[in-house]
Amino acid sequence: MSKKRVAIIGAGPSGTAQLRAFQSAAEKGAEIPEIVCFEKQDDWGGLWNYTWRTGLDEYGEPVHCSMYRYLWSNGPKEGLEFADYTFEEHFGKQIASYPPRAVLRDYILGRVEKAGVRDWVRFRHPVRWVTYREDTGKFRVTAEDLKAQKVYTEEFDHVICASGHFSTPNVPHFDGLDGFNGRVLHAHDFRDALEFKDKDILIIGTSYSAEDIGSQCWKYGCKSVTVSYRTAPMGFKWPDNWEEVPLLTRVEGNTCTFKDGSQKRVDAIILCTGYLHHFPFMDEPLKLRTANRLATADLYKGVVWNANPKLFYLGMQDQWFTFNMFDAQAWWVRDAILGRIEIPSDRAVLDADVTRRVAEEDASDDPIGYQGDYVKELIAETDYPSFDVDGACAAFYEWKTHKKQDIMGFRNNSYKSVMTGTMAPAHHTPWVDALDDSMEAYLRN
Ligand code: FAD
Ligand code: NA7
Repeated sequence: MSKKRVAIIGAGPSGTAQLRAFQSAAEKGAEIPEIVCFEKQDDWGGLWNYTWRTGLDEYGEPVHCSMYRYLWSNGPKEGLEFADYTFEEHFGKQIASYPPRAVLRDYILGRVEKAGVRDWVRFRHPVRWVTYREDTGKFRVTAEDLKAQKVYTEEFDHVICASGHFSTPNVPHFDGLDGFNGRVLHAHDFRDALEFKDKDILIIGTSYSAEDIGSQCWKYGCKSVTVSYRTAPMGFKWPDNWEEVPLLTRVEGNTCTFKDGSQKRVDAIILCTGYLHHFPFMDEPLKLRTANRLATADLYKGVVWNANPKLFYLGMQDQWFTFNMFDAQAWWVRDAILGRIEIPSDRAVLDADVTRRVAEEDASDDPIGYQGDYVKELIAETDYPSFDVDGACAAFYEWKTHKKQDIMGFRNNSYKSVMTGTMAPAHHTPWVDALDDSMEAYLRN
């Protein structure tokens, strides 16, 4: 019998977790399928690869990057550490708790470089179309080799979609934006806070992008930050030149009017209004359509496409847990493909699992604990190294308290690794004063 073939779409943290999951099984003597990972960028790392580019890249492809200069982890690294590859193993020492982007990227890539799986990835090969043929029981994956300018199609027994969901911006319209006399951009296109030095900026949205992009602009010297909320203000103890106002209703020239009638003159508007789950390459019967939430629509165990259980999606949940949750999912999907885990054949059972997860999320007032329980559930079913998930949740709870206490100072705190038991050292410079975000500067003792 010929070997099964598995296609992975994307080599970000989720896709590389899948590569490592298969490699770790092979390392223990298992026979694994042929793995082909299609990646549209020229390197692995997903969102953690920074580029100055916005819009379209040099091949005319939509730029995937939504990250920006000076981005530091927005949660403690103790919540996301890999159980099979610790920060201490990678850096040779314990490091402070909120690493900048380049440091986390180096860590993610270190694990797969050690695993030696780069050959499994076809870089600069965006997937264009995926269909399933009932007659052959196989997927047809059409990809483009951008360098060779060649489009080709291959057959696979399984497809694992790990293309991310924080890359296609959700861009609402507000009356008068087309006549605004300043720059309007979405968070996806934000790159350098220095662009907004000495400017009055308006941010729409109240989630992570709003909080962090506002904080970056404040740190790098903008004149004022006004945050406009749809549902509720963030309510942190903001600096004096920062205010939260109700939803924007109208823009005239540079003047913005809000729902309570108040007005503010601003130089730039940054839409931190979230992202869309967007899979233009998936044939309709295979396409995930879900809100950004912890219990995604139509995925048994959060990963199996109910309408066709040979197809999997990784990392599609809204995220408290990230890297180690992607691992939990990747190890589970690997074992489903290897036949070590049985996926129920009755569609009603798969749908009931999703319905239960959605109801439990709706009833929960503890999203961190809810996602922690999900991670526990998956790792209990595989050989992913068991770790103290409750301890990781505890780091997240502490982080939330630290943010409440001091939103511009929470990154100065340290937490204990649940993998090695070591306490992180305090960083040498408070976050507000640390303007150099290079890896060298961060790792300096
Ligand atoms: P991605 O990182 O998005 O990777 C998906 C990959 O798929 C990319 O490499 C892309 O090029 C590729 N791809 C897409 N379409 C195709 C195609 N058609 N064909 C081939 N390849 C394709 N998480 C944290 O843990 N800590 C943080 O501090 C943090 N900060 C964040 C800040 C921002 C601004 C954003 C947007 C996210 C942040 N995240 C953070 C969350 C982030 O989603 C995860 O850390 C992680 O990058 C998700 O990994 P992924 O592999 O699922 O998706
Ligand atoms: P999120 O977490 O999805 O949040 C989106 C925000 O945008 C949220 O505050 C929404 O307000 C707001 N929103 C969405 N549509 C609108 C409209 N039409 N008008 C006003 N406000 C709107 O996205 P983020 O980019 O912050 O975070 C995504 C990831 O990036 C995250 O993992 C981070 O780590 C980085 P709502 O509360 O629904 O009223």
